[in-house]
Amino acid sequence: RNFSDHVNKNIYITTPIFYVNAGPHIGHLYTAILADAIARFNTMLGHSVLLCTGTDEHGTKVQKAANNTNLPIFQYCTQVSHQFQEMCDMFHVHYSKFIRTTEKQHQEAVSHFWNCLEKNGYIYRGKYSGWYNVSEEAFVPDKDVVKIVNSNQGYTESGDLVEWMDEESYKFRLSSFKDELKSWLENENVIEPAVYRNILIQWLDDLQDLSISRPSKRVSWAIPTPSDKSHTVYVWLDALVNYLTSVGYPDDSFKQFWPPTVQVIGKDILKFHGIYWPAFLMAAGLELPRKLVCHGHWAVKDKKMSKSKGNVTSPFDVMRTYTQDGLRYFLLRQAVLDTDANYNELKIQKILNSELANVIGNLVNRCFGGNINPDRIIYNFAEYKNILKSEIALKNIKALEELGDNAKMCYEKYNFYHAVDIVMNVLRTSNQMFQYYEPWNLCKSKDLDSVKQLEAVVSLALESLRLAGLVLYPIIPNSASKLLDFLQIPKGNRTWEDTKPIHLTNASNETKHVLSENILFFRRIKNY
Ligand code: ME8
Repeated sequence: RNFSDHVNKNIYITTPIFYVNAGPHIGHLYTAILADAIARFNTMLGHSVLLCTGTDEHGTKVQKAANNTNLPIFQYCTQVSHQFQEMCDMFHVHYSKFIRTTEKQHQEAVSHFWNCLEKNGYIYRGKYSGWYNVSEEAFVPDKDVVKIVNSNQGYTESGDLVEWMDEESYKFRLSSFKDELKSWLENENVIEPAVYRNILIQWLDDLQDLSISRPSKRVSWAIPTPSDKSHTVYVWLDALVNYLTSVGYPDDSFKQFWPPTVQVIGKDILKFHGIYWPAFLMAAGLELPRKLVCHGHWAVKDKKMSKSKGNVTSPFDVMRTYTQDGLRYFLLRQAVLDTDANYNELKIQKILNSELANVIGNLVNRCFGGNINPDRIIYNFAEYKNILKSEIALKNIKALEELGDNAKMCYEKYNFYHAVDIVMNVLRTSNQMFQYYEPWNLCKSKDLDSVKQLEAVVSLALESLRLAGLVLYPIIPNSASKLLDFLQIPKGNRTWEDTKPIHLTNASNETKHVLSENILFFRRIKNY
């Protein structure tokens, strides 16, 4: 075990900032809770963690969405931004800052950043002619336009409308970073999982300079370029700088949390974060993020969930049936970073019933069942460690001894499903152990050995639940906290170090009783 030799660090974790062209859906929630789980895990390790999220409010896409309502544009942005903030609040995404790109401080940060790029010689005036995809706010190479309707409009393979642009703009010398980007991507283990790194390296083959401004006449809902008010800043340059603004840039204090430790993104924005973003940072002379964690998409019947496809599910709707932690649990236990996953409610029901209710809920209820533990005592396993000798009990104990280290390795590789699997396996073993000793018979006997054995069985099951609560905390913080409160685990004893089973520590063993009446954790969800 190497718990004691870790160094406390400042950890900075980010989510993408979300466009306010429409409200949040399951995909946005997923990326936010993934970042939150990483943040909570790091907090448990004893690090100082900053988690930042927010909304991306400039550009043509947002401008168009606002025009479809009767609201003034800023008011429209505020309304949708609040929905994203509410999603984070409701689902316990514990952010330190929720940034909006329309904030004054951010506009100053973008101007300052632009000036740095200019001063360092990476911006020149040029011309952009080519296709532009408004729904992605991205330039599209000719080869990706599969259908041309007329000289101004066409479609990409995925059905997005593209518009022909032919205009003056400021350009960024992206192509001059090709070699540096290549060595960054190849030499450092920055892109997780590695499949996404190979995609990025391929994109480098055709690296052109990047247009980073728009004529303000055409795109007015944007930050003006500092030296020429007839242009506005390209929304992606504006958006990426949010990661700097959120930690105080351009004030020097931002260095305390720079560079980002982990930046969570969806694969749809891989190019912006894996190529444009590091190149911008290199040009500004700033350190690059330590890690980009990229995930696949939530889909419905194999089609990416997105507003433009009209197949979105609102987290607020799902929450009513499955609870916030129910949905967090499902999303984090079901998704694997390098593939897409299909979203379907029947699957949620099945997983919540078969795991949270039948495994955790069942074990909690067993430990405090009427005759088995009428005084609702929380027995301390350290006192009973030598009593249970059966194969299944020894298996349970061994699994507990390995749980903390094994789950830690999973979290460090962002394999949430695997961490959950390990916990569920331990608890299944614990349920089997419980059954093996037939405590409903033991409790009928008055002889001392049976009484001790019964207490030992309950104590081992309770110890398994304590560790499960700690390990699952990053994934289901609210329910895990309730479970740990119920087991009367002091708030200060909920770090990763506490995932060491109690019989291996010198923890004191005063007798505790359950205070709360409510043991209805993880109830079954009725089929409907
Ligand atoms: O791209 N499955 O914002 P956005 C999984 N503003 N994740 C999904 C998803 C899906 N179906 N749909 C969206 C933008 N996401 C820019 C980002 S960052 C400087 C600027 C998640 O509102 C995923 O993380 O389109 C994706 O990358 C992000 O939301 C895009 O959100």
